[in-house]
Amino acid sequence: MKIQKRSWAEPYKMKMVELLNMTTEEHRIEALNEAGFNTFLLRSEDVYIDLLTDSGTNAMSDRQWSAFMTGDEAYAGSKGYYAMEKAIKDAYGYKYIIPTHQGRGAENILSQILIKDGDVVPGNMYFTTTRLHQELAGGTFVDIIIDEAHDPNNEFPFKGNVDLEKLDNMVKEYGADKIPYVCIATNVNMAGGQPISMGNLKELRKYTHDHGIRIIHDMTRVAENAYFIQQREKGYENVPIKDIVKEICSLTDGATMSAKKDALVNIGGFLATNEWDVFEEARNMVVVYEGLHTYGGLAGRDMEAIAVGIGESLNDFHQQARVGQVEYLGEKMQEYGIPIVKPIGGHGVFVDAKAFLPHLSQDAFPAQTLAAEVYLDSGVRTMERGIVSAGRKANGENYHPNLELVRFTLPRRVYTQAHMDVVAESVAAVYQRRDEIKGLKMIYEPKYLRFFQAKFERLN
Ligand code: P70
Repeated sequence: MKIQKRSWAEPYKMKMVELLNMTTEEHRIEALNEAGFNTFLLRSEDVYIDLLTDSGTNAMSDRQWSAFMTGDEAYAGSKGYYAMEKAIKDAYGYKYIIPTHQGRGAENILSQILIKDGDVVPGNMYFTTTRLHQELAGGTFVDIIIDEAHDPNNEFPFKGNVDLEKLDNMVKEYGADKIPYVCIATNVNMAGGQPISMGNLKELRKYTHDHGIRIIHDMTRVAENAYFIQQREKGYENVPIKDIVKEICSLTDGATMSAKKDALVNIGGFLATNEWDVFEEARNMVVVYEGLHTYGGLAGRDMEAIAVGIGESLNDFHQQARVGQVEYLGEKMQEYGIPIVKPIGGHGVFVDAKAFLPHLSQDAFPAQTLAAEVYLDSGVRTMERGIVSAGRKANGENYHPNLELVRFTLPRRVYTQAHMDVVAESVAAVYQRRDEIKGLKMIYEPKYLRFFQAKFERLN
């Protein structure tokens, strides 16, 4: 018999394992009640398979651990800083680097430097912390992603693309001098882990160049985006991920990065820029909010681990297995008829809670409800990415995002295919009893980033 199928497999093997906690349904009911039906408020000890996030939850390699152990914990000028700076310059090509404790630390500094009161900041869909920092700096976020991104069933391969007409309308309405930069996320998180194409980015570069507007790159998942370009965009089939990543970065003027994702570490981030003036200002500010400019809130050992992790993230086999695992879970769910965002994303499977629970209005928080129900069924923890995450406008009104999703996010190099089977089976079990599921009402709402700490009660 001729063998046709050639599967991918993880390009690593396990040297140490972490035991998981199994829980009973009674225990989970109690835990969920205590957490106010918010998966962010569960204790991780009460969770079996944790798909809350891929942020800081990655397994480091033996090489990262050995670099970690050589961490130089000097206050100033530690060896880890220079290793991280070199890794960033080599891999991404940005000129100046400021380390920060994580992504939002970089967002804060960058927004305070570049945004003035009354500015407008276009972006390819909002991200929660990014938009909040833009608003706190006096700006208003405007969504310029293509319409396809707001439709979970649209299979367009580059749903992270910018609609240049939307940007052009903004320039006409406000004038280019009110737009400090266009914020471009690679592998757009809130759209379901969807990539931007190189072709679209090149067109955007040309447009912004002609109008004197910067592009700031949220490069949190740039390597995953590069993998999709390699798989889907003509002309890139044979280009290694590391070269695609470098090309993406070369089309932008600066970046914010949460190293907790692509870079395979548990904590860290940075701000990068090609402009000396912005760098100088950032170097002034980092000492106020984060730490000295050669550690930015990180330990020397963290910076060593980031330097090695960046290199590992650019390996083609790593990304094939990483995204391959997400696809495996997504396909399993589809076999059970579960409605998910298509195409399957890079860092997680996003279940369409509106289609899953069509009898619930958005004000009954379908995605929040579904995340709670999946936890109850099996101890699998996921994250709401719908109306709770979207929050309120400056005038106090709720945003009503078109996408009402539950994110099943895969930490890198942590779980096995058997775990994915268990997850898909749990969602299928909840799907079978979907008609009996009632929604939630919010009983506590914090002022900022409410999804983290809000509490809910079941509707009767
Ligand atoms: C997630 C995490 C973080 C993130 C991101 C993008 C595209 C910036 C950041 C901020 C953690 C998270 C954050 C807010 C709400 C829920 C979860 N995303 N840009 O799970 O980076 O967390 O290091 O400050 O995805 O998606 P950081």
